[in-house]
Amino acid sequence: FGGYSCEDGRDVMVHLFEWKWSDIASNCHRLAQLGYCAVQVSPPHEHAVYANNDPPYPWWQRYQPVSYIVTSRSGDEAAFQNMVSTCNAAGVKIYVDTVINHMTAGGSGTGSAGSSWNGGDDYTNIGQDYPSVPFGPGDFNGADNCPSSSGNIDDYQNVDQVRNCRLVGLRDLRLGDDYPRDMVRGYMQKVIDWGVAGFRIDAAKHMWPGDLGSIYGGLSGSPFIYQEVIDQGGEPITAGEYTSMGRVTEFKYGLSLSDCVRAANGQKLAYLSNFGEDWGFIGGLSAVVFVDNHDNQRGHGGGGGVLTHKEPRDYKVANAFMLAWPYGYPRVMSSYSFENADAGPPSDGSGNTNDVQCFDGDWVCEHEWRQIHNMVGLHNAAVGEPVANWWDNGNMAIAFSRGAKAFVFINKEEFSVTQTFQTGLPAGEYCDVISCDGNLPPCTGGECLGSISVDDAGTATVTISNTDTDPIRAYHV
Ligand code: AAO
Repeated sequence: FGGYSCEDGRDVMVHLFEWKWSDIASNCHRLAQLGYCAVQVSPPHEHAVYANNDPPYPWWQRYQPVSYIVTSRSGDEAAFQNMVSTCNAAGVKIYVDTVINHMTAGGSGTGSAGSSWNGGDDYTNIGQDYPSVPFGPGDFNGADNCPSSSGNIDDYQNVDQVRNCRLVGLRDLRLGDDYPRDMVRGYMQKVIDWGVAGFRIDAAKHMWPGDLGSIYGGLSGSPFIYQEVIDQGGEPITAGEYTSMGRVTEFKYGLSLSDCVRAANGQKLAYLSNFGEDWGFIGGLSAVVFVDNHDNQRGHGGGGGVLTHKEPRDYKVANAFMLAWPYGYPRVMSSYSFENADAGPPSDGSGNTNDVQCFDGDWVCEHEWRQIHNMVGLHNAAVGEPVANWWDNGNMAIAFSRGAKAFVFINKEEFSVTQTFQTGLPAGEYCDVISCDGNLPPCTGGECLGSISVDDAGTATVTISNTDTDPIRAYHV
């Protein structure tokens, strides 16, 4: 399956959670300028619509497919195709969040494209009807292969339950059979043919690796595939079962990194010197990494414990480290603000999503924070360069270079730290990209802390005070 082969040395993806296709299309040129390689978009297929939920129109209705018609809360097929072609022209790839493990929950209704759906009976496996695919009862796993009495996944220690029973009641497709596979493969091939470059495979843990391999194997166009498998240890299903077929989301990464930044659970920044495989993570070339995702930032999907935009100072530190450190393919989260964990994106009373206005209203746009997008620039400048010149104070202050391309210093101590470092950088003047607009003089920007001078020996003296807005300095060629 395809690698992610970014254009122009860009090497980071951004998840524009719940953005409309029209907004993504009009932002693609900007995303390219900021150095983003690709966008993970919310699921584009037809989904259930829960107008009477409290709150109405929850974000998670999009994880309940009704059909593979590409009309969703983010827009219709024409808007989707326009986004893909506009972004491709800007050199920005589109990755589709792909929900193929299941269809809706129980109940019945009308989907976002107007199709009827029926989830059937809650305890027997009869009555499922998704006429716009079409799927009927025989296309779902049931009592013959799901060993739980409820029909749901009640025990994550039981592999047959996890893969053949219903995830939180969602009607579980029988992907061991050819027909359902053909339907989901047809959906994936349709969007590949429109120019989509990759897929996030939702709930991959809940599908048999062999079934996924068969689905992927029938696709043409070498899409990039990364699979959502929540593996924090302690369960029989591991991320490693999926790495031969594509990348896998490494959920241990964001939690461990958040602990180090917060000095929580016995962790500290100094321990990050070997962050990666030595921590029990999958191989870096198999991993997609992120600080938080759309689930765990709001307590879904094994949430809690990860840093989010709600703690901006520490969140910027975690993202800076992730983007400076050469492990995995990084994904930057772009959120909307919320109090209720189920609340959908900013919208009108009928569930029509508002246009995105970064920094104006409820769109958080972490990917537009200078401290984050300038670190995307550093990441891209340092691709392929090894970590060198590691320094730490044994606790919460660390520094390292990436070959001769970049240098980063973080001080999360309760006191100021001044140190003369070997930066690895060629002699010259460099602006701090955390506080300044750009990396080379003249150093400008409202919060800009100015330049450092790296001498002929590659050394420079840098201070970070514990009272600085951001306890990070970052420099790159
Ligand atoms: C909604 C309602 C439900 C309702 C359902 C059906 O919220 O109350 O029952 O409809 O009516 C999203 C939402 C769901 C929503 C669903 C459908 O998050 O709340 O349900 O849409 O609308 C598991 C899966 C993982 C999944 C995650 C949410 O393995 O694949 O649950 N994530 C994806 C998407 C997600 C989406 C779906 C899948 C469904 O990213 O947005 O759901 O398409 C353990 C397991 C994990 C498991 C978690 C949560 O985690 O290991 O595999 O994730 O439990 O059940 C520690 C452990 C960690 C553990 C965690 C929690 O952290 O280290 O391993 O504790 O116990």
